This record gives sequence, C-alpha cells and structure tokens, in this order.
Amino acid sequence: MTTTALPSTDALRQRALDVLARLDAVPAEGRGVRARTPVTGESLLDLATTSPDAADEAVAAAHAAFLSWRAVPAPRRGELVRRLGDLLREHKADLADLVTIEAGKIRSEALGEVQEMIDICDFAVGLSRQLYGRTIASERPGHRLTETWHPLGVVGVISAFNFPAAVWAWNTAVALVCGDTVVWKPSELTPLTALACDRLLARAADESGAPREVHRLLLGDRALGELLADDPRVALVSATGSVRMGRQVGPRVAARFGRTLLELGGNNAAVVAPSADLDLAAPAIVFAAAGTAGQRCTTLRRLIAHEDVADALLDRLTSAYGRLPIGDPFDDATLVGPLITGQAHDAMRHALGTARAEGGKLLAGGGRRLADAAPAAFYAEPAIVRVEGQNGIVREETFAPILYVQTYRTLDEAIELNNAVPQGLSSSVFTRDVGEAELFTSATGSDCGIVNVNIGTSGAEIGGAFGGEKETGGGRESGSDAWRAYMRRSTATVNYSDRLTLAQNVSFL
Ligand code: UN1
Repeated sequence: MTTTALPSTDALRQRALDVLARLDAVPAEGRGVRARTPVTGESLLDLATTSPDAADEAVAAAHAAFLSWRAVPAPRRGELVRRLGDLLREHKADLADLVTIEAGKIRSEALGEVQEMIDICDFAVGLSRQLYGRTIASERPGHRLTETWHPLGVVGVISAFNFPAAVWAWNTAVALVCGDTVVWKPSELTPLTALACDRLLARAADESGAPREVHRLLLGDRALGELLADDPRVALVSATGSVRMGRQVGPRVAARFGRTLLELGGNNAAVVAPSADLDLAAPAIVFAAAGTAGQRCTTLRRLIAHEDVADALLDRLTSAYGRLPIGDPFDDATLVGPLITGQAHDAMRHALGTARAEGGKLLAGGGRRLADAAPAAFYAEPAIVRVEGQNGIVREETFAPILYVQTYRTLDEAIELNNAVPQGLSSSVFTRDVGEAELFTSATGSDCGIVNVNIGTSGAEIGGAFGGEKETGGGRESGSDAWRAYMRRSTATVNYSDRLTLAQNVSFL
C-alpha cells in the first residue's frame, strides 16, 4: 500500500472558505458546532449551535410554509427542484470540495456524491408530473372510487456524516415535489456541507419564486434530532445512521403516531460462486469493501467465497489491497482517504482485536498510516480477516474497512450465511450460472432490500428504492415509488347517482 502526502489544515480551511464565499454561504463564527476535517484531523471553524427556541421556530416556519406549499401544483413545485439541480451542476466541484474536506471522500467519490444529488433532482422533477393515484372499481352503481396522494407535512431529515449531501438531496428533492417542507438536522461532523446545500436551495427558492421556508437547517447535536422526533408538527422523520440512533428515534416518533423512514446499519455480504469471473469480481469487491474507507452503509463487510475459488480470489484481493494508495483524498491517485474520527479508528482496532481473539486471521492491512504527518488524522489500511463462522464481531457493523472472509460449499449454505445477521441492507452474488443468480434474487434467496448480481454491494443508482430490512429499519428512499412515504393517501368514494346504496348490500331505513 502506498501513502500520499497531506495538505495543511490552513490550506483546507482556505479552500473551504473560498467555496463558501462562492456560494455566498460563509457562516458567522459562533460556539457549539466545530467544523473539522478528517484529512488532518484538525478544526476549521467554530459555528453557532441552533438553540432549542430557534429550532422550534424553524419547525413552526416550515409548518406554516407547508400550508401554502401543499396547494402549489406539483409540476410547479418541480420548478424549485429543477433550479436546485441546475445550481448543483454549476457548483458540482465546489460542493465536492466540501464533501472531501469534511467527510474525507476521495475526489471521484465526492463528485459522485454530488452527481447522485443531480440525478435525484432530475428524477424528482419528472416525478412532479407523475404522482399517480388509482381509480378503483366501485361495487356500487353510480359511484366512483379513487385514491389520491396528498402532501404530508413537515419532513424532519436526520443525516449522517458519510453521505453529508446526497442523503439530504434524496429526501429533500422528493419531499419538495410531494408538497412537503423540510427541516434538516445534518451530522455535527459535516456542518459546512450542510450550510452550502441549504444556501443553494435558498437560492433556488428565490429564483423559482418558492418560499424560503420550505427548508430550514438545524446545526447541533442529537438533542435537535430528538426535538424533531418529539414534535407533532413533524409528520415524517427520515433518519439515516446507526441502529442505535434508530432505536432511539423510532419509538419516540411512534409514541406520537408519527411516521418514520429509517435507513440504519448494513452488514452486507457478497457470495462468490465457483463460476464467477474473478477478473470482474475482484475489483468490484475491492471498491465495495475498501472504497469510501469502508464508511458506506452499503460497504461490503462479509465475503462468502466458494471453497474452490476462495484461495485464487484471496490472492487477487490481498495483492490489490497491498497496492491501495492511502492518503490525501484530494490527490487523484488516492483510493482510500481517512476515517472520520479517532473513535472510528478505535472501533476498527477493537473489531480487529476481537476478530483475532475469536480465531480470525488477519490476511491484509489493519495498520495505521500517516500518524507522524498528521497525528490527529486516522488513515487506516483496509483489512481482510479470514474467519470461521460468523458469531461475535462479524455480526456487527463496524464503520471501517474490514472485510471478513469465510467459505461455503453449497449455495443454500451461502444464502443462509448471507441472511444470518441482524441487518438486511445490501447483498451480491458473483456467478455466471443463471440459476444461481435467480435463486439468490428470489423469495428464498437474499433477505436484503438490495440484491445485486455481478456487481458489488455499494453504489446503488438513485432510480431504485434504497433501503433494507430487519435492523436496517425497513424504510425506502430515493427512486421507484419511495415517494409514497412522503405523501398521505386519500381514498375518496363519490356517489354521483341520486340513490343511496350501502356497501356490502347492507339495508338500513
Ligand atoms: C449510505 O451509505 O448511507 O449505494 C448511502 C450507495 C450510495 C448511497 C449510500 N448510493 O452506496
């Protein structure tokens, strides 16, 4: 593994300030939220926390805006999102800079994240003319039965550091065309990216004639998320993060019969069958497991290789891991940037230690890089660990680049292993056998929300519904008909005859 040199914190701060200036989003200094960069591990700026009173006012403003926004025709609401998409195209490199500075993503992945935002805007604009309901055959003469989708209310979006902009865009672009307004509580670790997104949306609102209050931003810690969870004016809480966070948010929102859309942890596996094309599988596995420094909810964490191909595959993987360039995410040659914090690095070390104590064997990586150049930054070598069985640490999602490898003999056994963890987000099979591919994607195959054939577990397109089962939370965001979670269904029966006919042949009077 090679290592690339790092830029200075001053240079990164200046780069962030230049971007914010171009976006007219330079924040006032304040206290409570510290913008920092995992690239050097040092702080960039201190910003003000949103006070509980200001957060309450933000929800009130978003709720008041909802009452008028819901009456704007959906295709006109789409104009706002179209404009947002234009601005994102214009400032793609700017926003990607902030994503790299605050989340540590390599350039290509940061640009990909902004592309994902542009894609969902395009999707949502089209959707603004396709919020289709149904006409249902009524059992009564002279009656019409229809189902219409109406705007829902204020959507509280809680997002994580690892997709500091795209997850907001999935929720916000769709919520806005659905006639909802949004209050966003981003991760405390990525406030500058959030300010930039908020500012671009405010500009899009001004330029398209929409009220600015369709979107409000809250900066601060989890107390603000709790406020959204408890506030009855927030109709839907869409939360992305850990299972621990979901266990707190879910019941609080349910206690007031609010809606949730939960996008929680993944513990994603790839099955590599004997017929797999290893030239295709190996790079797909390396991207899915080591890309984004293992910090995607869709990151590949478990490899289930057939015993006939495991050694050949592991040779390729360990040799690719040995060559991974680690370091400055702004350097085009780098493929692995930093972990987000020292805590993330502690979690990785702890998981590797536990795996070894449980009988696992480290096959590659696991060390720390650049500790001398940047003692406060945490660059980790992506690790491969051979394990026997998947009890203990293998069942947990450690948000770091660790790939646990095990072998199988029959596909049924592989499917059982794929499904035998508490999480259910993404999964893959690498095979050239169509029967195996079909079985893996069938009702008796993978139990995950995302099931891929001959591609890795991460990097979903926005057109499909994104989310997973079991402890992943069950929510679906982004494409397909995920928009329905952001609307309320109204079933209307209209009697256009001059007779009263009761359903189920009931006679009365
Ligand atoms: C996440 O990690 O929270 O499928 C979202 C992917 C991306 C989204 C990941 N499109 O990897």
